[in-house]
Amino acid sequence: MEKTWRWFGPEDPITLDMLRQIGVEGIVTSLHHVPNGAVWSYDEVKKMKDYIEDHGLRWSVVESLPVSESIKYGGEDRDKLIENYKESLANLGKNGVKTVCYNFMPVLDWARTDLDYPNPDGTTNLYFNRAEFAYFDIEILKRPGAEKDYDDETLRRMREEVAPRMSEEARRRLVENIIVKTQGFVNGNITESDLNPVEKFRSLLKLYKGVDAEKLRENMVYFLNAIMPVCDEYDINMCVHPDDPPMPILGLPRIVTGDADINAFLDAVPNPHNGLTFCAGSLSGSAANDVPELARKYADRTHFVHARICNVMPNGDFKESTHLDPRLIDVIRTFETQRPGVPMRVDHAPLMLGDEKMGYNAGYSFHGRMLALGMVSGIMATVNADSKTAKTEK
Ligand code: DNO
Repeated sequence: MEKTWRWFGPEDPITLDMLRQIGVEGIVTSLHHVPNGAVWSYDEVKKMKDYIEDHGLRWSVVESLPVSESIKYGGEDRDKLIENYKESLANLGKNGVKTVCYNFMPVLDWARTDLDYPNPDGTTNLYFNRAEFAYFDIEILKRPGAEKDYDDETLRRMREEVAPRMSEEARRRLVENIIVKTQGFVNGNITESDLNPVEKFRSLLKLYKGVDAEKLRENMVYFLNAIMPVCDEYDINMCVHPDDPPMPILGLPRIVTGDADINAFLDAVPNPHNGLTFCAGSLSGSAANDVPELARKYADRTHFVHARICNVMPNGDFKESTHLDPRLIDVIRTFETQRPGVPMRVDHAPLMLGDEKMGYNAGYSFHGRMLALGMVSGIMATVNADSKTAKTEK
C-alpha cells in the first residue's frame, strides 16, 4: 500500500518536511478554506498540488470533497450543488488527483463522546460512551422520542452513572466533543465560532424530516449516477467513508454501516469508479461486523484504506485499539497482498509524549500517528517478506 498521511494544509503544525522524514509517501488533504458546496477551481487545486510537490511529496487522496447536506436530503438546490461537485471533480482530474473520499452521513460526520480518555499507560484515546451519547440526545438536545432509541441498560447507566456527574462544565464539554471539535476541521456543519451549536444542530436535524434510510440511499444513488460520467472521463475513484459509528444515531438514518449496505450501494452503481474507503476503524464500531472478512470481500472495490480498529465493550461503548491488533494485521495483509498500491493512512492514534499540548485536530496527533505508522509499516514489511519467502519455497 502507499503510505499516506492526513495533513491539514500549510497551516498544519505538522509540516511536509517532517512527514518526509517518517516515511510518508503521499498526502491526504482537502481544500479546507473553500466553503462547503463551492467549486474547487482549477487554480486552487493546482496551488495545493504544487505546494505538496515542491516539498517532495504527492497529493494522493482528497479527504474530503464534502457532499452538501442538500444533496443528502434531496433539497431543491441539489442539482446545482451536484453540478458544482462535478466541476470540482473535473478540476481535480485535470490536475491528476484521482482518489476522492467523501461520506454520506446526515448532519454529523463522525461522533465520539470523549477525545482524551485516559489509558493506563498515560496516553489518551478517543472513546464512545453510549450512555453519555444518550445523555446528550435526551437531556441536552431534548430530541422528541429519543428515549425509545436506547436499550434499558443504556438508559439506566445514563440516569445512574452519567447524569449525577454532569456539571455545567461537563455538559459543555460533551456538546463540544460530539458536535463541535470532531466536526469543524472536516468542513462540517458546525464550527468553533458557532455561538449556539445545539440550536444550530436542531435546525440541521429538521432538514431530514421524512428522510429514512431508503430515501437517503436513493439520494446517494442519484448523486453517484450524476457524477460517474466525470469520474469515467478523468478516471477518478470515488470512495465513500463508512458511517462512524456504523448505526443510525440521533434519529438520522445511516446507510454505509456494514456488509448489506456496502453491497447495496456498490450494486446500485456497478461502475468500478464507485468504491469504498475501507475504514476498518469505523466498521469495527459495531460488534456485528467481521472486519477482516469485509476486507477480503470488498478489497477489489476499495480505493483507500484507513488503518485503525476499535474494541466494542458488551455495553456498546467502544474505544480505539492498538494498530497491532490481530484483526488489523489481517486487514493489512489482505490489502497489501491484493491491492499493493492502494493508498493507506493511519487514523485516530493516541495522544502521547506532548501531543496533548499541541491542539491537534481530534484523532490526529503527531507522535501517536507516527508510532502507528511505524507499526503498520512493520506489518506491511512482514507481509511482503512472508510472500517473498513463500514464492521462493515454491
Ligand atoms: C474522521 C474521519 C472522517 C472522514 C470523513 C470523510 O476522523 O475519518 O471525518 O474524513 O467522513 O468524508
